[in-house]
Amino acid sequence: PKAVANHAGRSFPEGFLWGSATASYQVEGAVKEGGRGVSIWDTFAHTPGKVDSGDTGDVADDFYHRFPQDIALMKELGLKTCRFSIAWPRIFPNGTGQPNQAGIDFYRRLADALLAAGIEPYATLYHWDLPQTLQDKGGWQNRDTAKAFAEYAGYTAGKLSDRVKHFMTMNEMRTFVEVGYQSGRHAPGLKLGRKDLAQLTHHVVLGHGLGVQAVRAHAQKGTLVGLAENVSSITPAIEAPEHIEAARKAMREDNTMYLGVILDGNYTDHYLQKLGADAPQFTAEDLRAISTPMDFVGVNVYTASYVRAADNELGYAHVPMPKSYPHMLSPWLNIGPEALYWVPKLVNDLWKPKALFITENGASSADTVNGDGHVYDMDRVMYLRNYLGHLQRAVAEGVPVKGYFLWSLLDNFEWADGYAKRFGIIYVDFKTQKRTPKLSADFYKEVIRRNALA
Ligand code: PNW
Repeated sequence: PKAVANHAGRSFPEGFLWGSATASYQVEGAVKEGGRGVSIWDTFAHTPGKVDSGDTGDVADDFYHRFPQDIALMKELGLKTCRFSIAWPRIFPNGTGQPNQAGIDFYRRLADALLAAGIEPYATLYHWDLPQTLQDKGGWQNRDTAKAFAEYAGYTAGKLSDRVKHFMTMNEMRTFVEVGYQSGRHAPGLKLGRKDLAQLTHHVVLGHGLGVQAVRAHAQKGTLVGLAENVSSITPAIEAPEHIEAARKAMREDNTMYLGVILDGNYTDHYLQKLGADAPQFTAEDLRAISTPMDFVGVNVYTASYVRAADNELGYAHVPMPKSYPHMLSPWLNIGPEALYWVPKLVNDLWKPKALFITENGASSADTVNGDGHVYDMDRVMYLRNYLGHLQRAVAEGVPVKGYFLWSLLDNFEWADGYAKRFGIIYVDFKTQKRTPKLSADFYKEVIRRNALA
């Protein structure tokens, strides 16, 4: 039947890519199968006290074995695309050296199954599961890790580009650097000082740039490469010229260590001056590699960082958030729907990328199975409906956002929070592995079917 609702003016462009996102360690399980090596997340999760309730990714969603059924669920939702990540230790169990054919074969089967279901595969090369052998040699503190990443990225893209046409080098450099190496809440659980951290971050963005070059060198012609970054989600507190101008300045300054240096080809003067003697060592050649042009930019947007105009050296300030500000189940996940308008808009205004994707957006909820067997995650529906409304505005104004990947398809291993923080639109019973689509899955299916807000 024809939809009764009038959604004129609320639709997305034809061909808009609706997708879902997951990551290898969060869903695959099968950590000892198929010749996979050990990653820093295996080590970390098995260290007592690091992950809530002692949870690990040993089994997770058992996606390694259950992907055919999960792809059937994706097809049922009408997904056009699926973003997954490749576990580096499945391809190079020791980080470098001898590749593992069984690892390549697994991702070939996965990509083939997606394509057979009419779903376009988008692959992230690094979603935080660094081979443990590389961490033993210093991990990202060691500049050689950037070269090892490029070798892995080139090799893998070369083997998969007959099927996978879009690669993202890294997922959320900011998060794995700041949470893994500064606060120590994530693997490898280090608490580095300012100087070490700045140098490590430089190696990470260098790894990204060398990775882009390696994918281009080894993949079939026409393969597109970008990244998926946890950009600082700058949003003007009030939509007025002075605050919008403040947001523009903040977008460049706050992202200079990650997306900024990649797109500008230089760190900002303010950043280098602030660090002084702690600034990273780098060459002009490094900056050229880091800023190798990409085919698309992916931004992960969960929350909003509200800024206002301020009479200070930078011209902006972050608005402190009151305790009463509403958030989802994860305490950090403040609800800021306008971020899905302002982040792609400001990124586009500042850097004019060829294409943009929302590579993640989603929410944690205290989901429970109702007596009737359904999961009524009305808060997630509210969250998604509001965020998508703002994305629709961006697209309608001509910001070149080509697709949206909802985090996440399935409840999964939420890093240091273990299995307690659920982000899926499909509920997973971790005892039985039973999947139950939530109310938000019905909502998303309707959005996709209409290609418009629902
Ligand atoms: C992302 N923050 O992490 C990751 O890419 C996913 O692997 C993760 O499961 C998902 O978002 C949900 O957390 C983030 O504090 C972690 O702003 C923390 C933040 C943002 C993203």
